[in-house]
Amino acid sequence: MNNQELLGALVAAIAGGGIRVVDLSQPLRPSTPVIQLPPPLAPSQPFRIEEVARYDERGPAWYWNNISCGEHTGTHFDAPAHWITGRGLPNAHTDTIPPQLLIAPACVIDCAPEVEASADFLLEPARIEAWEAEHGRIPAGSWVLMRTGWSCREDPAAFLNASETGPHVPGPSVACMRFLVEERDIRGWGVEAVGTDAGQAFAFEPPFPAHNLLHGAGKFGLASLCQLDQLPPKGAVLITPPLKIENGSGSPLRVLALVAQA
Ligand code: 23J
Ligand code: MN
Repeated sequence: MNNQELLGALVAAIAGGGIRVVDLSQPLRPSTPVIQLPPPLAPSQPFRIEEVARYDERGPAWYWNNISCGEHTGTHFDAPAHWITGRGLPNAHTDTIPPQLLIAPACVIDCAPEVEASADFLLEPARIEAWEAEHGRIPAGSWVLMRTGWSCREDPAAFLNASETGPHVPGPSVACMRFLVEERDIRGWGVEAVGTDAGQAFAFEPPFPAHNLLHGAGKFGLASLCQLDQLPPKGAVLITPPLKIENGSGSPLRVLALVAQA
């Protein structure tokens, strides 16, 4: 098959349902939970939407809205420049990431049973190696997605799950991020929770290892994913273009997964 035939076969399979398109994004609405940082750290704005016109005197034949939000709101993409470790890297902002890096395969590690037992569950390298014993080595350039079932928490307070000891949300350990970045050369790391790091990661060394290590190596993050239960452990392909915000650190986006039907 030549490349043109390959592209035609892909489009035909998508139209025919042999390749299913799964939407891994949450709806974006004013109640969409946003990460809460303790003062004096500056807060990010929630999603806002206000009608400009709706087939009325403000616009007789059209409907449109003004929207605003922080870059890291809802289902969103973290660019390398988001973290200080990625500051100064080339192609590290939303507008300069090479587009061919925004289509990549995904490995899905199901941690939902462990998270059911503990909201503070941390993914460790041994668990990844157990996944690899079953499914094969994580290919370089892959997304690794941590399935937790966390997206089932529709109540924003339960989703953020904060107490006086801080947020209690599952995520990766420091060793996990070192392993994925240094030993597996992943494209990025995605989670169902509000951010790519665990709730208690402010106290890790280094703090926020997903952000610190991923972005320092020019790799990407995805947060607030859903429908990960619709993906196979291996073989799905993600399409993840953030908005082309000039000098942006990230953006809300639609995350689409291509999944081959059996
Ligand atoms: C800023 C500071 C800390 C964190 C985050 C943002 C995120 O999780 C994010 O959305 O990138 S942990
Ligand atoms: Mn983010």
